[in-house]
Amino acid sequence: MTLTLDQINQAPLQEALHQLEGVYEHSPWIAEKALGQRPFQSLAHLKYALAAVVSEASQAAQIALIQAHPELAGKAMVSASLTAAFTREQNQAGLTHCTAQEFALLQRLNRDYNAKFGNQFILAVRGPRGKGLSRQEIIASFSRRLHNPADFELHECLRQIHRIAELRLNDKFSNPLELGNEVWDWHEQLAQWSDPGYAEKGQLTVTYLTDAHRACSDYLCEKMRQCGFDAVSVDAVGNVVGVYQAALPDAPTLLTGSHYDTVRNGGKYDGRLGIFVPMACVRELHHQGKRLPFHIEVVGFAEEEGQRYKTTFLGSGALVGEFKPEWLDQCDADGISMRSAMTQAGLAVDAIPDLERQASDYLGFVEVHIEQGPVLNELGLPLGIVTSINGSVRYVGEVAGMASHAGTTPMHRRRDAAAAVAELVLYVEKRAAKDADSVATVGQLQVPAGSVNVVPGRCVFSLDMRAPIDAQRDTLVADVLAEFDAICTRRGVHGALELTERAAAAPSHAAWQAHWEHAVAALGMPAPMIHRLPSGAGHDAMKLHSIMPQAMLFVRGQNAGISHNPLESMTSDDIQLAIDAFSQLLSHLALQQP
Ligand code: HGY
Ligand code: MN
Ligand code: MN
Repeated sequence: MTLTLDQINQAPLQEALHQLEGVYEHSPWIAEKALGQRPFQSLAHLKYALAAVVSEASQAAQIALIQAHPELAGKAMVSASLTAAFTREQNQAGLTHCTAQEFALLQRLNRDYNAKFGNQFILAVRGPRGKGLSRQEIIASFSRRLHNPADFELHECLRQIHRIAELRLNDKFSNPLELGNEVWDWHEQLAQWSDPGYAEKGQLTVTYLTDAHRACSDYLCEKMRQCGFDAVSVDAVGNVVGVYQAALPDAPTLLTGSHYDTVRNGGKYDGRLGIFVPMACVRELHHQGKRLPFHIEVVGFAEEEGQRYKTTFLGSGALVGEFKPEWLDQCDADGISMRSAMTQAGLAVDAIPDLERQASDYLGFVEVHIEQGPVLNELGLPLGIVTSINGSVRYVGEVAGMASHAGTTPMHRRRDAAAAVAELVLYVEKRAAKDADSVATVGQLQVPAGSVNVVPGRCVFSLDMRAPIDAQRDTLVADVLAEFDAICTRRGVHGALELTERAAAAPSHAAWQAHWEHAVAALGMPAPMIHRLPSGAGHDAMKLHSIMPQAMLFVRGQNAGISHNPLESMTSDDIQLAIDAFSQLLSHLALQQP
């Protein structure tokens, strides 16, 4: 029988406790403490209150909670003494049908994990979509997490327990999640295309205008048409643009979207979530035959990550008139110019200047994005409102020294290009750490045509430096560039840097940030769940920021919020909440129109 929030809010304590029995395995103290915070405004609020009880508990209580859980495919399963919920869950994940090898491996993993951490491994085997992980995924997760530090694993076990509890609560409340599940599946479908050299390894890499990129563009066009957009097109730089018209033709437009290109071996949600969430909302409007007092323009930006060509934010940059014709002559690693890649893809290069949007036509820009960090995950929050996007500067660099014999060149006679860059890397790390919230990264570092027995004569590298405010970023950059100069002079090598990106910090527009806060609150999330946070990652919103008001909504990532990594993960619960928040935003904006 489906449980309701009213029942939980109004039932006598013991009855409410009974209704929540089994949500947290053999640990009624959690529900008992959380029920002290009734009434709950939403299921998300109840989940948050339960998780907060655990995070405020002593470590001894947290460890006892972990130890209240059975091992995966462990003794309890073999002796059929699992609780009904765990029997269902381990069964659904196929753990009751392990092969002898899988079973033996799980036993060894259980043994090793217990030996290292002193408690059993906890994993929500129903997974982020609730349909159940495969045995291979479970074993891979088990093997990977065995190498985590102890404090990280303690918290990851607790996060997995909250996910188990969330799924059990969804069952008790018959939480629909239709849209969240469907949009979660859209990400899986879009991830079927990946560039050669990565696809074969099961890695997701979609760089600008490759065949995989074009297939993604076709998929997004078709999906937008199915969602009921009135006009769907691919523009001159490859952005996929869908428009859902307003009730009146001369209405203003709400602009939204994000990018569908990825970093190399990236995650499925970075960018793509921000295209799919508004698409799902438009489909709901279409199904209801509803039109709003503004057009909705959803853009799948074709290029944001700057992987194939040096330029970043190319898709959104074109919309704000920042596309530079000289970019067309940039060449990729295979010597293919951007111009020929665009021509090959059938894009109308000459029409690029026409892409510039007139700000006066627009209400503003909103972007939904996976957080790509640990904050929401650690706070047990599904959504967060972005206050500002860090400003960033990027360079590609090269050091030219002297290639020479590794055996005969005395150490004091070398002009080692790689050693010079290595010295810079350590300086960059130390210097950025000096500021509380600056970050700096050398993400690429190669010795082209290097040999094991040759002192590196040449070394190429990248530099990425960011800070919440531009002045702080610029001081960091000035210090790094000065040190680079000093290192090259001292080592007698020649250093060169080419600026490839400068993106100003983008504070959210106060009124639009408030729109998101209103939307999240309208989901039944009380003040402690309205969390504001800065974005360390860059986003297309930084570009639109230069011509119109913008604000972003962050959505929690799983696996401690890791991103730019195949472990990037989201639950269909959180995708559903993002869709619900976006729908609330649309309704709120509609009411605000004259
Ligand atoms: O690098 C970034 O912050 C973004 O993912 N392009
Ligand atoms: Mn990214
Ligand atoms: Mn992104």
